[in-house]
Amino acid sequence: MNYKLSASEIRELIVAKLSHNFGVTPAEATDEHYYKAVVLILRDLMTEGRKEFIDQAEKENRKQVYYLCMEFLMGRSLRNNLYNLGLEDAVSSALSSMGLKLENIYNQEPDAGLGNGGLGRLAACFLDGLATQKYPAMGYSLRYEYGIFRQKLVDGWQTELPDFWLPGGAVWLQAHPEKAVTVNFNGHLEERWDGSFHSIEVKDATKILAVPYDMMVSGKDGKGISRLRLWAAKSEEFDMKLFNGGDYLRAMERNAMAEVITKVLYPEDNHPEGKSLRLSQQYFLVSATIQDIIHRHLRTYSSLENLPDLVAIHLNDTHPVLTISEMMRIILDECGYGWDEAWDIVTRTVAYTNHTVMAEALECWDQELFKRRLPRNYQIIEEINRRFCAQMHDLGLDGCQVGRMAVLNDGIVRMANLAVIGSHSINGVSKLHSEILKETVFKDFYQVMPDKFKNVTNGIAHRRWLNQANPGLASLVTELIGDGYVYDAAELKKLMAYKNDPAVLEKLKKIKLENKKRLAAYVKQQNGVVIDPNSIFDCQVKRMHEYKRQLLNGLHILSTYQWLRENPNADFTPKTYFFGAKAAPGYYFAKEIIRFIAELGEAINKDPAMKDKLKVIYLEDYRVTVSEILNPAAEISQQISLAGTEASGTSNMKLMINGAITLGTLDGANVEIHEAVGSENMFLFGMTTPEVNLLRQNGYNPYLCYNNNPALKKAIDEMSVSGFNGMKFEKITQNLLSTDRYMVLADYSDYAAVQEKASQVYKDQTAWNRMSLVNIAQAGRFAADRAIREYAQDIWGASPVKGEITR
Ligand code: 26W
Repeated sequence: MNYKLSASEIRELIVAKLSHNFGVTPAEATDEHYYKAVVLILRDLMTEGRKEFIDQAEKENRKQVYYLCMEFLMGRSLRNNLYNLGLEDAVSSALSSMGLKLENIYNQEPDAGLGNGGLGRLAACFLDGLATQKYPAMGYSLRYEYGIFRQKLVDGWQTELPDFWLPGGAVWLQAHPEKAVTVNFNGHLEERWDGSFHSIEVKDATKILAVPYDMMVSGKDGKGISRLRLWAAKSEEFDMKLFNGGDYLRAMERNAMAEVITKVLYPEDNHPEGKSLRLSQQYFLVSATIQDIIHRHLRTYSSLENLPDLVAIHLNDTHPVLTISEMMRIILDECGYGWDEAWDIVTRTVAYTNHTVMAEALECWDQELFKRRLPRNYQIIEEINRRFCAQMHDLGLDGCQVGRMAVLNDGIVRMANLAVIGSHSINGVSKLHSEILKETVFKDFYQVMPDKFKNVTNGIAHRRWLNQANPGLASLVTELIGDGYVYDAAELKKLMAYKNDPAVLEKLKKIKLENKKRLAAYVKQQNGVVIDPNSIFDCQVKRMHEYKRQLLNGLHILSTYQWLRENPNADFTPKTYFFGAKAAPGYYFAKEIIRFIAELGEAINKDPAMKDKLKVIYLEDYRVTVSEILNPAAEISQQISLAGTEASGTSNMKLMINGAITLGTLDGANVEIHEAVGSENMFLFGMTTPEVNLLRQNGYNPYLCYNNNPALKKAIDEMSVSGFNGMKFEKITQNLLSTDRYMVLADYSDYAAVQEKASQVYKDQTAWNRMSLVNIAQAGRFAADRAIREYAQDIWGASPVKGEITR
């Protein structure tokens, strides 16, 4: 079977699936049945496709890429796979011949929200880039029963509801109980000498079964297919003795304790969460994955010597860094290699990407907890640490520096240091971020091992974020420059030829307007607020965090509101502000910011004087599927983090490729967006990273900014003294006026000025649309395909499958 199926063939397959899998006739079937039937058909096709692809990869001796990440924010898969396999039209007509609309079937699918934000979505985009370019690859993660919480605002306060995605999502997953492996926790070590042979065994360990569930991810045309393997925890054995002895509760409790490991995704993002369950999750992912990879390799080669030539293991942030000690454990204890040989294999196979400079997000574990939970890994880390520190002393480093670089220090295990020591490559996710890593977080290491440090700027799956999410724009682009850009996003540059073509700019504007109307309809339905599609759509969508400075945006909206109340007849370009953001449930201050923005919206949206001027929309439960509606409609992309804090950002890329203009600081990948489009096609403001550092050194006093800017002062006073919408936000204003860690007030005046400039430019629609076109044309470099090629060449040493794949 290949992918070239006609509508009538698909119709037959659907009828068969409905009958065999669900026991219903087409007349009895619900939309949900139809959705699942279509998914099952795709699953069959992709499983076969994957097999052919991997057989060919093995024939060609291609290196396998394994991407380990605690998060994969997949969103929906149905449209993506139909698009890639070229089956959208055929399935659509098959369904319509049965009286159904494909769009309604799409809406049956829940988002697979197995991630928090940028890190997880990047992993998902990378599976697409790997598959399309035919790199044989697997993603590894956990099959959380509950994904990222569903966000509900109750009187402006974020509350969290469970996201039980499996009833609709599990149909994508193929269980492989026959490939389950055991993961050991706790226990104690027993050392044995057998002549000169030394061995170590862990006794009385708690054994938990890891069962793999596989999801196929097609690349464009379906020739390359990635596999995402998600591990679910199961109790290894049911304790019949306890149960038969009448102790049902304890028997059940043991089961539940084991399965709790993959119950929920931790909703923390850049936030310290030292819970033992999180350590267990990380080890569970790592141990199951490394066993899986090593068994697969040994089945073919019965030796690990060539592992670094045929396998690349990628650690996405510090979360899966236990890979290094776990791989050592397996190679030493189970495969019988010596230390030096094992260490050589590990360090030549493993590479690490850092995704954040926030010190509090660099994973650390309490040594006692670690030792108890993972005794053998702890012992191995002690040895890694001992050897490394000795080596550094030999190089002549002083004790303080070695102490800073050590894995074990002050009663904690530092995963970031272990990552650097045990990997052959360390990279940041934008040029600026990679430089900051060398100058700050990993400065000591950079001095000793400069060659390990690299950069790969992030990228997005442009086929999902442009072609699928914005079909109107995609067809205009194809009409103008052909469809080469679908495979090679750099070709978008050809659009530059139309920069001054009034007819093209006019078409661009029409498409944007249609997309804005679609978003307005969504907002009407979700928020019950009517918005003007002709107002500027100004968007800030990302996790809620102080460093991302949603507060800067909010303060300025409040100030604008005050000004409009006092100047009711002033000339003003109508504006609609959109926020989409979840806060970590335990991050109180972030929730307070949400409440502030939500109340601001309440007050403004109901004020008749603001009717045709200003609206503030808080998009509840922002997720991949909502993002796909928002991006095509956006006109301003707010990327306003304090310079030096955002590692890269990826919403900036998604918004850019949809023609939004970046209003931002020189932070993360904004720096490269600026390089790509120039100052004239962006609204740049704020301090640069060196300016931020200097201000911090000289002593920053936010109170001076407050006193020097009357409009800012007035906004802060309304928040704290008089209050609006019956509420005060003193915690926020106190914070801003005392510490203001992310220097919101320092950048405020410049921000207000650039916002004003954007509104002025908007009046000249031709100029605006030209800027928008340049942004689309220059967005190609931010494709995941490009990022993957760089990883393959500079880090993994991997090459794509070349031979013919028949489908
Ligand atoms: C302590 C728990 C924790 C720590 C860090 C949870 C999650 C993290 C992530 C690394 C945070 C994250 O998602 N970082 C984002 O990664 C994106 C992809 O590289 C970047 O574009 C964002 O700038 C970065 O914030």
